[in-house]
Amino acid sequence: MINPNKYPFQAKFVSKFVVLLPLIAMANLTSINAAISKTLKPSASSQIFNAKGELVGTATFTQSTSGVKVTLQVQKLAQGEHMVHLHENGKCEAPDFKSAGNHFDPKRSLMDNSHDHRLHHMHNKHHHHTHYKHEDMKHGVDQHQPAGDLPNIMVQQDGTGTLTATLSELTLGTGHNSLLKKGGTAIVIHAGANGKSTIPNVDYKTRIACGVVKSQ
Ligand SMILES: [Cu+2]
Repeated sequence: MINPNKYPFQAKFVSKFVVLLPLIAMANLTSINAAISKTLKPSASSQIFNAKGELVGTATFTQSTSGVKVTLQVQKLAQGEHMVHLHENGKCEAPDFKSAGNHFDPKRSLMDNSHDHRLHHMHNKHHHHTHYKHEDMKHGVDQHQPAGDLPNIMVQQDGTGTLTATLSELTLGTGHNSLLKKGGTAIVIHAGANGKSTIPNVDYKTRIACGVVKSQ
């Protein structure tokens, strides 16, 4: 140790510096890490629950230059093909998960708000692909797929399944097309796909599981 009587100035200086240095370094690292996760590679995740409140899936979302990469893993689901979509509200209220709202479709909501309030109203009441097609014909567009629609997931006999896809029109950043927009979004799994249900006596469009997308 330095003798403070022999080197009074240096000892004071050194001890102050030694105490402050790690604090400064830690503060810098923390802010650098936050900056990296927020600006360079934002990510989000979702825990997906069924109507009974059981965890049936996990989704992770990462920002890439081509959009938002989604990785979905599910378990305890009925074997077969299931529709999966991002829905427009970050709210999952069992058992019907209607609280999640329509398909997340930022372009469509902009169109509806500017052109036709009556159509927007109809969208709030219905949740089918045929409706979107029908409305699109009125808008003079042949087909329109909501930006938050994922490919169907194939669930195996053991109840598990995985899916990876990129949502090219969406982001995890700011703005109306962000999965982390005000009010949030939710990932919803349906009972079936292509008019076929995986559960007897349950309509294929029925929402069987839901997870709120949360920033990481
Ligand atoms: Cu859906």
